[in-house]
Amino acid sequence: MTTTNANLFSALRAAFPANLDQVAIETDNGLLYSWRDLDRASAMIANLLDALKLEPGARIAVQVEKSVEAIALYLGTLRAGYVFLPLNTAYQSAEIEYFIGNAEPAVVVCTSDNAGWVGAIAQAAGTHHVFTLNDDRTGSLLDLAVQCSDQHTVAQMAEDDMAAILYTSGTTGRSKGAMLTHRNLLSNAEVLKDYWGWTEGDVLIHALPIFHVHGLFVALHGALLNGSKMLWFGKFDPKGVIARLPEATVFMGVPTLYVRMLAEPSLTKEAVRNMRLFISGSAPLLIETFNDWRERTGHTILERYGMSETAMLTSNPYNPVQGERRGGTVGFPLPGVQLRVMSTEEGAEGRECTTDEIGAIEVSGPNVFIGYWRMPEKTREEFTHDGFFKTGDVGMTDGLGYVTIVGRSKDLIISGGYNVYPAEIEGYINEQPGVAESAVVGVPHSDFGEVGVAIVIAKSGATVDGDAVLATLKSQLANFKIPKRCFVVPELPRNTMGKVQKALLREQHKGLFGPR
Ligand code: MLC
Ligand code: AMP
Repeated sequence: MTTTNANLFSALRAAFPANLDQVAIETDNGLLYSWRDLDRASAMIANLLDALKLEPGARIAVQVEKSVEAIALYLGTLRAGYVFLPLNTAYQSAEIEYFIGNAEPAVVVCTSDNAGWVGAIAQAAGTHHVFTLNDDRTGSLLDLAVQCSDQHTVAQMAEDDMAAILYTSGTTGRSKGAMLTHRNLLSNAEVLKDYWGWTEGDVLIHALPIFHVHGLFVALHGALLNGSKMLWFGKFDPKGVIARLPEATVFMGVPTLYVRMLAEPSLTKEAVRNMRLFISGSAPLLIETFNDWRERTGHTILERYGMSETAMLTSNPYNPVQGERRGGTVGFPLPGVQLRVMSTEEGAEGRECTTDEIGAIEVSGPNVFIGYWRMPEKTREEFTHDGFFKTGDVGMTDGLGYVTIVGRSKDLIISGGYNVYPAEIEGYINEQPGVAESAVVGVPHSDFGEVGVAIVIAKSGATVDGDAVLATLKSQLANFKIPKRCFVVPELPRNTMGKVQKALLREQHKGLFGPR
């Protein structure tokens, strides 16, 4: 009897080119990795994990700098059938302590620089195996992996087995781990391969971090599932990326990346002559950026929309037969995704909005996650009775079916493509001595799209210094979460119910960082 293996790695591996000696990844520091290298390295790491005799479903938590070896670790984890848990390198000790405490990973992989404090947190949480991995091909993980066989039989997985956990912050309380299955990830990758017309000879410029959906799944799976070469940037560098555009056909970025490339005179029609597709997502792409890009390069950016919990949900069309790419919209629901906009009017809950009517976006499909790790209550709250996931995004669908995101019901700031939850930042500010209360709001920013600004009230008789508040936050939280300014004021504007009027604060501070 033959059984098919739903392991995502099997599908990715099956797409490797027949000639495994071809270059799969070329890095910005001149290293070449073949498809055989990826196969062997992932096999060795999978064998190392197997030798640890971990429980089924064991989590492998990884906080390392971007490198091809980190990708081999991701592939090795899938291959061995464990659950990959990527963590942003900007996270500080309080954040890591929470993630490790909550996920209880069997293995933690971190950089040698952080091994002291991350190792201590891991040990305190009962993790038995802590390895190091650096972006210069050193670390105990590789030292041990090279002693393992480079042959490995891919672990047999079922479609609904977990492949990854991605932590997403919440509007209240702590972060939640979104559990994504092999089917969630593979179904989405297959749909995108087809929808975006991935074709033989495509070359992807990979310039995004690899600890979130965009860089780890959308970009990486896209290239791997198409057997496509990647030009690999450890860190986004606009000049460097533009210099490599002539060798590439596909680029993916958050809007900030497009804004920064537009600031470079070297971005010309000549530089993009071989490009097939520019894709933007993770944050709203301003219509100005969309238009400027078209004017400068002759290319129309394709904007798409997704989330950690769902991978990709909608996309502007690639194929002109399906329609034009419309700036300001996120396109159509992807094949297999059901998307509906529900009324938020009081008394009209449960009614689907009409064309052009604004409401709450709900989705279902094979790409939608199976729930939040060890939070059944939260999971229940975020799904409707008929199985749709409440995205927290507010939008509408027009007569042609294009979806537009107009805002968010969740109190969330998206800064340079990273999510920042004001509730988390306010919690930390409120714990500082002399602080009575605070509000963090998002305001427009010409580079990051949106950034946080903190407004703080001091306790009576206390003196609070805004810069000192930010300096303290910097020692506690990931740097991208730190508000760019902090104002100490006598009181916060409130409505008749006593609720802080964040819209008013946003309006007051909207001009701080120049026009968008
Ligand atoms: C860096 N800084 C930021 C920031 N990134 N501030 C606000 N928002 C950000 N996103 C600050 C740092 O705190 C630091 O400040 C200073 O900028 C320089 O830091 P850096 O690390 O040198 O920044 P840089 O390399 O320029 O990074 C900018 C960036 C990066 C845009 C390249 O933020 C980035 O890669 N963003 C992409 C995020 C992403 O992949 N999102 C996808 C999520 S998935 P100081 O004061 O400390 O010096 C998702 C789902 C979906 O949303 O649909 O895709
Ligand atoms: P994350 O939790 O990091 O996965 O972020 C998901 C959120 O990013 C979504 O809920 C949206 O609010 C936002 N997002 C992603 N893509 C877009 C887009 N193209 N336009 C506007 N918002 C987007």
